[in-house]
Amino acid sequence: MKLLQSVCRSLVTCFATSFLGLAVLAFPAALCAQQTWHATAGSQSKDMARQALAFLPNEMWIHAGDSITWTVPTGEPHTVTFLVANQVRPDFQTGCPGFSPSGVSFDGSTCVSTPPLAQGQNFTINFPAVGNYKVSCLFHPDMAGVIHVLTPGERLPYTQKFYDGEAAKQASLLLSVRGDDEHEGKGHHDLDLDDMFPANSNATREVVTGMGIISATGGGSDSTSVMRFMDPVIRIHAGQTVEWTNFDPSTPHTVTFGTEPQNPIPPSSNVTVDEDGALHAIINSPADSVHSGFIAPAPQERTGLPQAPISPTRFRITFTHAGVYPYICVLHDNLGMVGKVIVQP
Ligand SMILES: [Cu+2]
Repeated sequence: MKLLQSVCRSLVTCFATSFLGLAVLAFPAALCAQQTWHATAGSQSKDMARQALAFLPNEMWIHAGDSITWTVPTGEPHTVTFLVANQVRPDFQTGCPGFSPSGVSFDGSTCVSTPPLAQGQNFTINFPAVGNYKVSCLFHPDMAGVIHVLTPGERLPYTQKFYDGEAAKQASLLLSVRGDDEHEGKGHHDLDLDDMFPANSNATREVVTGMGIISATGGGSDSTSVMRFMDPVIRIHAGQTVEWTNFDPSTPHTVTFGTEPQNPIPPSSNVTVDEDGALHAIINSPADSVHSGFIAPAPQERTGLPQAPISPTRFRITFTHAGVYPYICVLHDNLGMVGKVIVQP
């Protein structure tokens, strides 16, 4: 195969540079129809806090018959999914429904999806038919791209080397996005508690819970999520309330004390809803279990569809007793998204 690929590459050079092209015109096109391209799904910072939720690159031009192998290099999982026209977007557990084996072909007529891919896994899809195909990730709604499949013999605009460079550039751009300087878990959590929030204060302490951005190229949407509680250690007095607010436009998080629930989506039964729509629970002891469920932004609006309802982006807990209360985001604790509330008398 390597030999064929290099023949294909040199064919292009030949056409461009010499009359020898006439001689190789007779070379059967099918021989050149088997190139395998490489791309990645996702990229991350060293501490895994920043996740680029993007196909890198998110736009490629290939020939019918070529394949693409996607590799996932991140602690955050992804799928590589090709839905068919007008298909309702399924969740990552449902898939097409179902998932395909690596090496599957996608020609636009039948949905193809990888199962959730963990760090280090890869997956190859073959593209036998000319067309422009949207690629998406069933975990991340603002992660999309396009594969342009051209007729064999058409000149391709870019090489693998170009795509490698483009992917690296795009990843570094996405991962350099600033959330907030003081944030990301090494910030101002040692504010003078009693100056700002004296024991008799009713003020609610806010913990920014993730932040992110959505961006785009000509191929589709990319997003970056900072998977952190921005003030991971917070000190309050008994009787005070902490409020966690999701600042990410795309990614849900949870605030979970005690036992992890089977289903992470709904809140635990001891969570109530305040009049302003925020979720609220009371914790009396470090042995209590409380789970926020997904605190998530409402999806982006699309003309012609019913507007999305307001979704809970705030979760409050009132702590009645002194103690140390560790907690996690059940979706992203593997990336280091954990925190602690220290309640003083
Ligand atoms: Cu999270």
